[in-house]
Amino acid sequence: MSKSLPYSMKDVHYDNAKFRHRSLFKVITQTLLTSNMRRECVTCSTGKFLGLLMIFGLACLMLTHTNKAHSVSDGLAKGIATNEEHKEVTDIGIRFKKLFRRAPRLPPRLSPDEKIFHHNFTGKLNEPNVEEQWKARQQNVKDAFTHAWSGYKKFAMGYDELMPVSRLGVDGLGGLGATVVDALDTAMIMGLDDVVSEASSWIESHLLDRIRQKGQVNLFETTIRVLGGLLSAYHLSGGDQGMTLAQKGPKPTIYLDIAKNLADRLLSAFTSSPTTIPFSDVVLRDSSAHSAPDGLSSTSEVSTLQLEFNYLSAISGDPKYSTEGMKVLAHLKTLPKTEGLVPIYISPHSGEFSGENIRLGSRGDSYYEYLIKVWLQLRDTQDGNFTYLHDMYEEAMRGVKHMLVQKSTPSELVFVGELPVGPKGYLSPKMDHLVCFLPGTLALGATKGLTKEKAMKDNLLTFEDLDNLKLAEDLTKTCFEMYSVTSTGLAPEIAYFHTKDYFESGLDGGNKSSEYVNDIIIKHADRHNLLRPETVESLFVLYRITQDPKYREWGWQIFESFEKYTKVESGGYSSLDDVTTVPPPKRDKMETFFLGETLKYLYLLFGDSSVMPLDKFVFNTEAHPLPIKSS
Ligand code: DMJ
Repeated sequence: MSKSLPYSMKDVHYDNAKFRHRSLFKVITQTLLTSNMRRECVTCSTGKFLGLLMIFGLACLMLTHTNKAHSVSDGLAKGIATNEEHKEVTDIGIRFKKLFRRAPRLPPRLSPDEKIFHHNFTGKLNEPNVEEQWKARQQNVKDAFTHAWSGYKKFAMGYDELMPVSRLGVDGLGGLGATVVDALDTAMIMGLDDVVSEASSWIESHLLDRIRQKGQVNLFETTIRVLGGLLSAYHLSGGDQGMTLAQKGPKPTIYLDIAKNLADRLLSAFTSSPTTIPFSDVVLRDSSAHSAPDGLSSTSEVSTLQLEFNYLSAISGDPKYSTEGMKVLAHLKTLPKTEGLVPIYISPHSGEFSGENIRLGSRGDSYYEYLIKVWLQLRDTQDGNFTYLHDMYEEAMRGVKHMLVQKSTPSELVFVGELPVGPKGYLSPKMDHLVCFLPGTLALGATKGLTKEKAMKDNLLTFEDLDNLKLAEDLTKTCFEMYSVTSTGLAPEIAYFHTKDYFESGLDGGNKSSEYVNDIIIKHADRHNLLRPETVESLFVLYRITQDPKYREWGWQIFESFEKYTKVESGGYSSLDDVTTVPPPKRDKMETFFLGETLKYLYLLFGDSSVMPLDKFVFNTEAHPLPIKSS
C-alpha cells in the first residue's frame, strides 16, 4: 500500500483567499456584461454596440500584460493570495473565462454576532433568538447531567461507576468513588449546587479513608480522573485565588490535602522504577508500585500525568511532583522516533520503547495531546525552557500528516490510520473513536486557544498552524460522520475506512441516507459505544476557535442521539453494545467520563464562549480544567 499521504498545502483553503478585490475594470465590464448585455442586447443601439466594442478592445490590451496580484491586508493571507493569483494571470484563456464569470462576492461586513448566522449555519434555529435557544439546549445538557447523577446517587453512590440497567454500583477503577470526583467540577461549572454539595461532602468524609485503604490502581487513570478532578475542584472553589463557582462544599484546602496524599502514594510508581519511566500500577495502601504483567507501560499513560503533577507542585509549593513527571518527558525527548511518532509501549525497566505499533488511538493518543498542552501550561513560567515540547509536537504532527493521514473512497473523508507493524509496514485504515481528540488538539496547538479570527488579525499563525487547523476541521467532520453513518446516530468504538487498497462489503453503519455510508466500515466487534467524549471535545474546541456554528449543530445532533438511545428511565445513561441496530442493546455501564467529559464539553459547547477560555485554562485529558499560570 502506498504510504504517500498528500495532506499538504494544496488541500488548504484559506478563508481570506476566497475574497479578492475586484479591479475597476472588472467591475465595469462585469456590470455591463451581466446586467446590460443580458437585458438589453437584443435592442442595443449602434452607439452601445460601439461602446461595447471599445471595452472589448481595452480588455484585449490589458490581457496581454501581466497583472500583479492584489494585496490582501493580512500578512499571512497576503502571501497565499499572491501565489494563487500569480498562477491565475499567466493563462490568457483562463482570463477570458474570468471576465465572463460572475463577480466574486466581497466579504460580508458583519458584526461578530451576525457572522455566526451567516457562516455555514445549517439553519435549525431562528436567528433573533438563537442565543436564547442555545441556552435552552444547554439546559437540556444540564438536565441530562442531573439525570445521570441521580441514577448514580440512588444506586451506586461511592462506587466507581453505575450499572444503570442493573441499578448497581461497580468498582472498575480501584474503588475511589471515581464518578463522584470526575463529576464534581462539571457540577460546579453547571452551577448545580446540590450536586456539588453531595459530591463534595462524600469526598470530604470518605475519599481519604479510601485512599489509605485501597489496593491496586492504575497510575494514569487515577491521575487523570481522581487527582485531576480534585485539582480542578480546588481551583473552581476558590483555591489559589481561583474562581468561586461552587457556593457549597468544603474549603478548597480539603481538595488540596487529599490531592497531595493521593499524589504522594502515586509517586511510588516513579521512585520504585529503575528508570525515569514510571510503573503502570500502584498499591495505594502501602505506597508500592509494580509494572503490568507484561512488564510494559503504555506510552500515552506515562506521558499523561504532567499537567496534573505540575499544577499540584505549583499550588502546594512542593516541586517533587513536577520534577518526577517532567523527567519522563525529558527522557522521551531523547528516544528515537519515526518523524516524531512513537510506539505505543515503553519499558520502565529499560526506558526504551517496546514494539513498533504506532497509532493515535488507545495507548498512543494523549502522548501527543500532552506535548502541546504541557507546553501551553509552562511556556510563560520561569521554571525552564520547554520549547522542546513544542518542537516534539510539531514534528509529530508533521509525521501524522506524512505517515498516517489518508482519504477514504468514494467520498474523501480525511482519516488517521495506524501502522501496526511499524513505519516500514502497511497503513491500516483503522481509526479508534479515541483519535477524535486530535482535531481539538490540532486546533488548540494552532491558535494557542485564541479564536482563529484574533490569531489571524494579530498575525500569529504560521503556514503550518493553518495547515494543522485545516486538518483539524477535516478530521472533526470525519469524527462527526462516524456518528451520522449509524442507525442510532452514535459512533462505534472503532471505524475502518474504504480506500483504494482496502475494501470490505456488508459492514456499513446502517444509515443508508448518509452520504458517507459507503466510506465507513464498522466491524461487528467494534460496534459498541462507551459514551466517550472525544468527538464532542473536538466540537467544543473547534467551535471556540473557528466560531463556526455548525460544530454546535453537530454537537446537538449527537446529544439528541445520546438522549434517545442511552438514557435509562430509572436514572443514568448506559453504554451500548451495537450502534448499528435500533433499538441498540445496552451494555449496562455508565463510564465516569460521561459526567466528567462528555456532558461538560456539550454544556460548554452550547454556552457562552467566555466561560473557561482556552487561552487561560488547559483541560487535562479527562476534561478537568486547570488554570494556566503566568509565573
Ligand atoms: C478518558 O479517560 C480520557 O479522555 C482518556 O484520555 C481517554 N479515554 C477516556 C475517554 O474516552
